[in-house]
Amino acid sequence: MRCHVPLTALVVAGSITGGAFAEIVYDESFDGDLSDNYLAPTSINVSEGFNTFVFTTDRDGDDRDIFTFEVADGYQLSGVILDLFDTNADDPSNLGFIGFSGGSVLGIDPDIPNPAGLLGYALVFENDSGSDIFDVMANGGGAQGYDGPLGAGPYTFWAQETSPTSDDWRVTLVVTPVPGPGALALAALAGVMPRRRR
Ligand SMILES: [Ca+2]
Ligand SMILES: [Ca+2]
Ligand SMILES: [Ca+2]
Repeated sequence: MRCHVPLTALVVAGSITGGAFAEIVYDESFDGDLSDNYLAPTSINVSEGFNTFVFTTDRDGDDRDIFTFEVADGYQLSGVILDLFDTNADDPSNLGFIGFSGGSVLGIDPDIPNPAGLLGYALVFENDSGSDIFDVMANGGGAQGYDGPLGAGPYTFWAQETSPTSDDWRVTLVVTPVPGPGALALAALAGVMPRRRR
């Protein structure tokens, strides 16, 4: 039986996300394997809203997936949603690795992993599917870390499996406009204005 999604439902979904539709910007099943080379990541365009990457990592093939993108001036990277991590194994406690650095190449050699070269990273379970791991990644032990959204510039992501499993990933990068000075001033004002007593 065919399943029809009413157009109105799609429109409503779009309006909930502020008019920015989720877009699949890369799908390995159509676009080919993402780069294994940390010095030559696959370069992908992202834009305001939800930018979804669909890919598979495979220990048997030693498939690591590395891609780079540029956050444009006036925008920031404000979320990394793990839509799906499916390890295709009987053991749901199997972990996958995902991390990223600043720059248009990965900040470390995956063969000599040192978290100090990464802004952040996370080890994820299947149960993490559906959650935003941006803040979790910021607290990856030994990584540079960050506090809040990351500004304009290039970033490079790296996902990998270290067990003999083949994993399906669906990761959405959230790119939002940097709040204008007016909004920031209002927020500051709201924070410092003394309460009026009667
Ligand atoms: Ca792959
Ligand atoms: Ca690859
Ligand atoms: Ca693993």
